[in-house]
Amino acid sequence: MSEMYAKEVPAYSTLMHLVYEVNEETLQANPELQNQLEETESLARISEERHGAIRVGTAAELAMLRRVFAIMGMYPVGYYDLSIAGVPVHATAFRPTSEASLKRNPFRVFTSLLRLDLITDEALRDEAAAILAKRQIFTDGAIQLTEKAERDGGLSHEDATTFISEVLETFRWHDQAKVSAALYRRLHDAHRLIADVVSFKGPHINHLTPRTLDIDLVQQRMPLHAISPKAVVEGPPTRKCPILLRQTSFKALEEAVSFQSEDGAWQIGSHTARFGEIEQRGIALTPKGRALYDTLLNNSREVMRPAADGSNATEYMKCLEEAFQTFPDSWDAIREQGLGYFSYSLTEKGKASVGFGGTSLEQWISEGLVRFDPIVYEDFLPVSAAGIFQSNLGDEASQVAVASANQVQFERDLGASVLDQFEHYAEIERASIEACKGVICAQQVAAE
Ligand code: OOG
Ligand code: NI
Repeated sequence: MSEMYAKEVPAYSTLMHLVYEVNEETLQANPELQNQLEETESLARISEERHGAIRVGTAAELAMLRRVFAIMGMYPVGYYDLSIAGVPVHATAFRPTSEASLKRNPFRVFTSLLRLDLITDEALRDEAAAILAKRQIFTDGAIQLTEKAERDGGLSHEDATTFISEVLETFRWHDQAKVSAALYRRLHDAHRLIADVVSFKGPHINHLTPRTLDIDLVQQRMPLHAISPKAVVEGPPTRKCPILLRQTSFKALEEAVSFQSEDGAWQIGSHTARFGEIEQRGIALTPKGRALYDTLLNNSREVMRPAADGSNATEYMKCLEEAFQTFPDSWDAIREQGLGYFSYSLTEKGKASVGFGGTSLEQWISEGLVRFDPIVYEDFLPVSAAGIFQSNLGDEASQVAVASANQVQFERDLGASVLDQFEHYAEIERASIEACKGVICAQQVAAE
């Protein structure tokens, strides 16, 4: 998919090079970060893609995607309601969930389902639904191999290779629209996103996102490479101890597409959907930490919202930094106040010690037997995602009703419930503590 996207969107290659360059520089200037990453994650893949996104049109498409991703070990985690920001979709992220799989490849796909119920023009809504009901976004091969994998509990190496190339077809760009220029225009006028989902043969991958170790530096350098970044970096401000997720993107490109008129002739037009994005990840927050994050973000947005044209970008970032002054910025404080999730492991001293006295985790930490490292946040943030959507959609008026979250309907359409992200991080933390306890208690028993 990465190769396909780089061929389809050349600006994406430029961004990948820039990210690679900045990551190399950051690691060289920061041996401590390099050591920590070497110990806790694999450095070899640091600059590779961490996520991508697609938008689908029907419950059947979403449910089939769930089955396809499950074969690749990716499961729906989290529910994101974007309707609060006037974007007529709700979403989940398909991703690996076990610690071992995440270490090997944490790639996720942010997957949005269009909410046709939010189109206020009834005739247009019916027309869009009829078009979506007729399309098939999966190849026959992808469907057959999905059924086979479900039946047999997996695929042979050969079938797996075919499966990947068949599934890739679903994510491919199609420059010939399935609708006429006139209908595209009507869909577009209702909401740009509706035109994007309904007009084409499939849900083209709309961005892929590499991980950067210094998002501010990449943001600053984008214009030097003729890439125009969105006005502000989404998420928390720059910090010593990164929390959650920071993201920025370059704006969606205007690309040539063609529409077929009734007499069968093709008519040239354009469509904007695909963009480039980068992310920098920090620690996963507990419900308490997340509540603090949400409050501080809201506080800063009450003072000032980032303007789409970037005119208040500097003031907005300053205001955000001020609001976040009260969020502790040391790993010790974040841990002591129960704001973030950590993974605990034995130090060299801990592994070598036999029969020491302490009985609690806190004692083992203060004796230097156990260390703690932040667990990386693997999910998304609804306000940030809305900011990314909006920077690509512009501020034009749309005919979309303001709605509220509807997780029940989303899960019905998905055919499964989404996993709770907090439970998942808590479990990784708990298992790491149990593993330390197991070894230390065995050492103590052996010493007695
Ligand atoms: C998805 C936008 C959200 C993110 O990283 O938050 C997203 C889309 O535009 O389809 O990718
Ligand atoms: Ni994204």
